[in-house]
Amino acid sequence: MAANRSEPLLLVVDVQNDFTAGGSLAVSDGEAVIPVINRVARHFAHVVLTQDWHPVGHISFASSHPGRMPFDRIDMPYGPQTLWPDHCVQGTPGAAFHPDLDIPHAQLIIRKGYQPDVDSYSTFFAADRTTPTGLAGYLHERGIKKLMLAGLATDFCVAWSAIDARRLGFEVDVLEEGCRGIDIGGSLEKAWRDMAAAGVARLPPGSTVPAA
Ligand code: VGL
Ligand code: ZN
Repeated sequence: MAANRSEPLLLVVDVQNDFTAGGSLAVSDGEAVIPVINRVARHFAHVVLTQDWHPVGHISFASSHPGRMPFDRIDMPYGPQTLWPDHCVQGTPGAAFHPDLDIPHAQLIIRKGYQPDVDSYSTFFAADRTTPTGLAGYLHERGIKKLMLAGLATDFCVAWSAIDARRLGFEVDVLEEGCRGIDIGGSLEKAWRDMAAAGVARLPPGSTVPAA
């Protein structure tokens, strides 16, 4: 059966062990998004999960740049790059989905950040802004027009994905209660501003989540 064109899709961003308590790049209160996302996901017939998925020695790791520390910023050929602790290394427990994430009906897992020399916050394009993940084609082929985003981290992978989705012509809601940010030097407020400017709708706590 073809997808009903009016049906929205929930995009669950990077709810992985390394971004939650005990992980190498734990987002403050990150695990709080899990019960929210599990509950909301039941109202969506269509769910896609994303997974940050870096090779050992990835360019975004501070450990790959002698003399640099996590959270330093450097210039890469594709633009500025924040350096991170090693995280979400392919096949490691830190890269696995959090065990409490409970969305058995999720239909696709998009992995990103697997090119050794390019980071990818957005789940649509790598940081070079040209290498696609294939998600846009998948959504177009399935007739999806509207996305709801939730996950980690608000100011990096959620924001970049939401803004790219708008650029690609999707309607985009971001569920605030289902997100937590890293917030480096005001990055969280800036992300909400940039998302608003791109036409992303922010659903604050207490919003009625539209059911599919
Ligand atoms: C993320 C920093 C580095 C994210 C991924 O999922 O927001 N942040 N890699
Ligand atoms: Zn990463």
